[in-house]
Amino acid sequence: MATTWHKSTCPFCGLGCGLQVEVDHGRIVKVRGMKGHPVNNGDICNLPANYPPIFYHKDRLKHPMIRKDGVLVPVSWEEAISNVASGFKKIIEEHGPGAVAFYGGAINLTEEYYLMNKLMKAAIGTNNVECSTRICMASTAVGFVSTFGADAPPTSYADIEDADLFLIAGSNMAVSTPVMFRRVVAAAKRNNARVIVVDPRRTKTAEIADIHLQIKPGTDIALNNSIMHTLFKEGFVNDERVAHYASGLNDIKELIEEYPPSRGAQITGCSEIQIIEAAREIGKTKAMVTFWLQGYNHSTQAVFKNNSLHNLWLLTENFAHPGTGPISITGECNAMGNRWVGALSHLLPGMRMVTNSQHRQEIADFWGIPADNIQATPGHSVLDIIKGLHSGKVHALWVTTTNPAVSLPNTSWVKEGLSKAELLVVQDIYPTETTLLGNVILPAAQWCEKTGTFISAERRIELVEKLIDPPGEAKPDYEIIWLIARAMGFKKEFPYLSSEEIFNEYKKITQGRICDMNGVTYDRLRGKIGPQLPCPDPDHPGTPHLFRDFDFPRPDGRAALLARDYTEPAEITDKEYPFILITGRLSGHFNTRSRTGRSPVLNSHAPNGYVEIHPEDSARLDISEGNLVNITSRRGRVYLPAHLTNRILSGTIFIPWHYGPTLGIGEEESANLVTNDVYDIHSKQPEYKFCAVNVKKASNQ
Ligand SMILES: Nc1nc2c(c(=O)[nH]1)N[C@H]1C(S)=C(S)[C@@H](COP(=O)(O)OP(=O)(O)OC[C@H]3O[C@@H](n4cnc5c(=O)[nH]c(N)nc54)[C@H](O)[C@@H]3O)O[C@H]1N2
Ligand SMILES: Nc1nc2c(c(=O)[nH]1)N[C@H]1C(S)=C(S)[C@@H](COP(=O)(O)OP(=O)(O)OC[C@H]3O[C@@H](n4cnc5c(=O)[nH]c(N)nc54)[C@H](O)[C@@H]3O)O[C@H]1N2
Ligand code: SF4
Ligand SMILES: [Mo]
Repeated sequence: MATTWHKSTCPFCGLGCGLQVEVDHGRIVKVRGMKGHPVNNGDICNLPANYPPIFYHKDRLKHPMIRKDGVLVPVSWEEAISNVASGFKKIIEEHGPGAVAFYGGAINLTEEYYLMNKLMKAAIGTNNVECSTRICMASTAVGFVSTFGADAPPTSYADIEDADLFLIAGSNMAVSTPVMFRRVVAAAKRNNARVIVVDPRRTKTAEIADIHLQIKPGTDIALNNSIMHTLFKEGFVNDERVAHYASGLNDIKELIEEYPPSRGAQITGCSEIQIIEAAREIGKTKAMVTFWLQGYNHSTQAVFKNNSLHNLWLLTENFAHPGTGPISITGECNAMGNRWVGALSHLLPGMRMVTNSQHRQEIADFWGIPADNIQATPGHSVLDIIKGLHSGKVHALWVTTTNPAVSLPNTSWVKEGLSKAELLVVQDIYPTETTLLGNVILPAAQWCEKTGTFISAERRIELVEKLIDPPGEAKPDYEIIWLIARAMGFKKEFPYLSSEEIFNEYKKITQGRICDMNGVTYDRLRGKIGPQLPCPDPDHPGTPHLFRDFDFPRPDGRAALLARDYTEPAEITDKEYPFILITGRLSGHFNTRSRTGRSPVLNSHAPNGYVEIHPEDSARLDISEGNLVNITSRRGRVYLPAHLTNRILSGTIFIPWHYGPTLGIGEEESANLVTNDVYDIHSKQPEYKFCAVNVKKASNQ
């Protein structure tokens, strides 16, 4: 039998590259970029290109397991499901619905989070539903809502080809979204466009910059305010035209008086001239695209950073014509779909909020339940779930598709919290640092082993189809969810036999909203390129841009210029902890490595962690290349070999955060052992990119 090729969509970052997957005798043998796909036109990065071994590694979880006398033993699905269902029911009876919580990943299908919401927020009656998008995109989402009224990225990647200036702030897109980076590099060359990069490290992305603003970590708002100061003082802002579509001009004018470039320079460490030059580029441009990600979002100032970046394109009229607007780089493949289906504890399906009584009524009517069944207050955010496990407020946690024992900040505290759970259910495809702590382990089917939808950062909906059978007894997450729901007594509410039935139910409540997908069916998506939402009816071609008529969904129809003051990060350096720690990503690994650590090619790029130290600092501390170094914070210790580089600023160190101990790595290589479990109060997103640490050469060298 000849091999067959099938269309799919990438299961790593949120760019949404179209892929072709080759199947040979029921096995996946090759993955390549899809030619003609509007996102990547045949291009692909190293992550999906090296996926095949990730399906077949010997470690795959194949059978449900229950911990008995401290040891995980294989059990039947019937036993596992009934154990979970009765465990949840008992805890709910004893402590109320608020004592259970769900935390999943943004790799989950939209359909899976729809079911989870229905089970937790309607059937059980708790809003404790969280998603890794909380620690990834929550600040982007709140930034969009506050600046222009909806969590909806308004721009298309196609704008890249028309831009004459790229402002890349707080993203190392050369590593994190390489296909997008290559589009930017090609467009910059063709259009003779300028590139400004804002990053405290001289990254691979910063190498292409005409202006690299190597700011001190955490100082973006001061920089943006000083850029705005120059834009006003040098006459780049047309008050009348801007006021037509944006409110808040006077507040901004007042704010920027406090931020002459001299003050911006003093706070950021960049020169005044460089700040003014960057402002002039932004003022002069006719077509600027802005990009940002975790250098912004992983901060206690995250939402305000987002607002201050949006101020720049609003003030310079870089919106609603080709080559302009904010392009929201997105972490995981279905972060957008999951935000829209309500995967966070303050949301309801179809871009609705739990605090809005009309929204609660609409969803309750749709589900045929009294509106009072849906709690009117947000559930716990993920860090508050961990706090709840510590304090005894939360007794049971169901984790799928995420590995919090490595990815949440302050690992020891997180693991201690997880260990306190009376019932910890973990659903993954591989053993992880989190499954090690679980009472019940459920083996999941992964990408290409189940069918459902992803929505990308340009709102493009795509079908990812089942092409092969999952190994052993592994099941799709949606099936596991409906089996547990039925076993809890919700048979009538969870009658589904396929993910398509779930999709067809969910899409009805997107009607008339920005996420409207009533024109989409699995048939329309199968083997084809999906449309950008909204797509309200079958003949609709999809919507490349939003708010093109400056029709922002805010009370006065205008976007909001928001005056945001610079404040310091939560934990600043002192004598005891004199260094700033930044954490971030490498090209060979994805997040906690559960998948990429099992691809020999990818793992060989960076099999171990390390710490980057500036040569001036290492000289002072008598540290040479390769020396083992102790990095301590108020929360813990990491022990890593030193890599000396002048790509970072003196006084800062950088650790790639991917490493946890399950794949044969030492216990003390996880950056999150030292990071700070504090979050932005507006988005509840942790400050992974800034904490105070001490650095010392390990004593035995
Ligand atoms: N290869 C690979 N690709 C990935 C991932 C992966 O793990 N590996 N993960 C995916 C996911 S989930 C995400 S969210 C994205 C993340 O993608 P990115 O946000 O691009 O990646 P990071 O390396 O986390 O952080 C980006 C940059 O922020 C800088 N930074 C730190 N502090 C500050 C600051 O205060 N201000 C500014 N302006 N910059 C700062 C860091 O130096 C770093 O270079 O990548 C996605 N793509
Ligand atoms: N210090 C520091 N910490 C960080 C960050 C940082 O920059 N610095 N970045 C943060 C960010 S942006 C993010 S997004 C998070 C990511 O943190 P996590 O969500 O914990 O990271 P992943 O490794 O992507 O976890 C996904 C898990 O799902 C499993 N999996 C894959 N497919 C399936 C499936 O279909 N079903 C099931 N059930 N399981 C599946 C994988 O094996 C893996 O264990 O980490 C955050 N943590
Ligand atoms: S850039 Fe992102 S979506 Fe594209 S192939 Fe790489 S990981 Fe996948
Ligand atoms: Mo992320």
